[in-house]
Amino acid sequence: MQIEGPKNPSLQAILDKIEQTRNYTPKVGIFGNSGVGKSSLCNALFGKNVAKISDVEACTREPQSIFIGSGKTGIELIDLPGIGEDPARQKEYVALYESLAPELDLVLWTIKADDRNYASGLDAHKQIFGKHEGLPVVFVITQVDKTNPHREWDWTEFTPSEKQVSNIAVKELDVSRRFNISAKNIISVAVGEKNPNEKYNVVELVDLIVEVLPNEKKFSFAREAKEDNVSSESRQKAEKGVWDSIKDFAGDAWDTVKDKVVDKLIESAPKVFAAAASFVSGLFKKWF
Ligand SMILES: Nc1nc2c(ncn2[C@@H]2O[C@H](COP(=O)(O)OP(=O)(O)OP(=O)(O)O)[C@@H](O)[C@H]2O)c(=O)[nH]1
Ligand SMILES: [Mg+2]
Repeated sequence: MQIEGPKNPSLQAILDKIEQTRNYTPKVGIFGNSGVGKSSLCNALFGKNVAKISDVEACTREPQSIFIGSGKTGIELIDLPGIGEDPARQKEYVALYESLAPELDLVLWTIKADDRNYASGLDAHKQIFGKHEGLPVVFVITQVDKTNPHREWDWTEFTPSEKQVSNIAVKELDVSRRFNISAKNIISVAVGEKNPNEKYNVVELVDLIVEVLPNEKKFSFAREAKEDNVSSESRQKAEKGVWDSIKDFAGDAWDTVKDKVVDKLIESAPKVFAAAASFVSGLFKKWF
């Protein structure tokens, strides 16, 4: 949700806005059936043990909100029970999702690669996103190592075989058609069951999320993702997102306050982003 700023905000209001944008806590809803791999994906994505993982019984029945982060910054993950597991509760779940939607900054809609019966999610998707069109959503096809022919998965490189790649593409196309969403918003991933370093397409997932988030939210998501999941391109986009949104917010005041604002923007960039120092100075030269 974009919050409109005043047309000519004071320097203090702009500096506060920088602070707020840098420290924002994004709220991410993770939708998907039990066992699809929501917790495993989050663990790989954020590099933290964010939720109990179980292959024995469904362990995420109620929506669980988990805050991960350190100090004053973090991210809130809302792990949501699956639609379609229990038809009797479908209405209840959809109502729950709908009531949560206005608070969310992003939805990760997960579908297991070998799940053919995901049509029950269609109605829910229509209902939720029919009313909340602006809510960014990324479809994540999980456990693609199980895509046929699953014996062909390369366990050394942790990558699919050629045949698997083509079957993954078929699945993505099917999801795109059924949900009537752009294929650009779908990504297929796999994560190792035991080894957290085994990841397929997780960097690309972060790229996609940074892409779909609005300018002022890109940074806060990239800040929380595990460092090695964030490509330098995403880091730069996230940083530029802060600058772009601050420039927008400053509006007419920009010319009079820009020197102080730029100092603050650079000073507030975290070390890991400062690795993109050449980018920051590049931005500076381009803009001022
Ligand atoms: N082979 C393979 N197994 C996976 C992958 N992701 C998750 N798993 C396994 O699938 C099972 C379920 O994963 P979870 O992450 O607990 O799934 P969940 O969606 O959080 O399930 P609930 O909490 O019950 O809703 C576990 O045994 C995971 O180790 C993957 O990419 N490949
Ligand atoms: Mg879980």
